[in-house]
Amino acid sequence: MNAMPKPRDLPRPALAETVVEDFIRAGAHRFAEPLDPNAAAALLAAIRATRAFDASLFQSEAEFDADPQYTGVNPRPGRNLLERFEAQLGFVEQDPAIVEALTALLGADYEILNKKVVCGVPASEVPDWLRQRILGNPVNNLGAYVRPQHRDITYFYGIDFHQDLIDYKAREADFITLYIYLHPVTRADAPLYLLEGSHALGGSVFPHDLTRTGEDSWLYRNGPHGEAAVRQHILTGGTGFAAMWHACTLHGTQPDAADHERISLRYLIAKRHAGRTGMDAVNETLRGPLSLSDTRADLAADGSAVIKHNTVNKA
Ligand SMILES: O=C(O)CCC(=O)C(=O)O
Repeated sequence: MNAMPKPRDLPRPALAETVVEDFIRAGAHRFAEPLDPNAAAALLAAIRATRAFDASLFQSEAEFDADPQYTGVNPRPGRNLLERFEAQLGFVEQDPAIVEALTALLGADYEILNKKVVCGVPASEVPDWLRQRILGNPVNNLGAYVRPQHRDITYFYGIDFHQDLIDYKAREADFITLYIYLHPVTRADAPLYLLEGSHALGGSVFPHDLTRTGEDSWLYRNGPHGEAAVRQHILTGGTGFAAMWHACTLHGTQPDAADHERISLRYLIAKRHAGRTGMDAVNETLRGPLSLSDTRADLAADGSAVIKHNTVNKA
């Protein structure tokens, strides 16, 4: 009689299979191994050398009020710090596990739509006048308030649960977000809060209908598309930690409570291939729309916030 195989003798499923299964079940995949921590630390040092991540990032209240600009304040081609560090991004873009996962989901000819540095600004460095103004806002992207020369990075003071589809009106959810920590991120460093399984209800207009049901659990409703009990997972991790999620997966951050900034890399990567890929298998399981003609209901015409409500800060 053959002996039962011991657990360590069982073949492990290929990463490609695991990633697609994780996306179907949870709408996200966390990589088991960090990306090269030395390369991540070297890139972090180079980013930190470009500016002081302190109150000097910001305009004064009078400067801001003289000409408030709420839109066009994120990195864009020609004003994106990562363009300077292209040669240092191989530890992400050529990492074998990242390439295998992206190929499984999006096909071998996937396309990087966008990549940038994201900074969680610590509470201690946000000027008082600004903290008062943005208190309770669901989306605290601080790009409007930073000096124009610093808008080659995206700065957050927390952002409520949202889908990355929010920035892509009328586009199908054919892309993923890849997020990498360049230094250890603890509960105090504005880690990502991910609602596993929330992608299953498809696209949904921001802000989202979420009711807390327990320490780590929420009831999420998407109008006529139904409801789902979803689990909150807080992404803490070391240098080089990497995770990816579906464009409909709800996630957010609380304000950075540490006394230093949190610096990460954020990629949006899309399917280009016309044939069937893992993402098609994932999207076939969704119970709601794959695209939205309107993605948010929290802004006035000039881009300022009209809704003062935040769910992730109560998580
Ligand atoms: O880094 C953060 O604080 C938030 C990032 C995020 O949720 C996003 O860019 O979609």
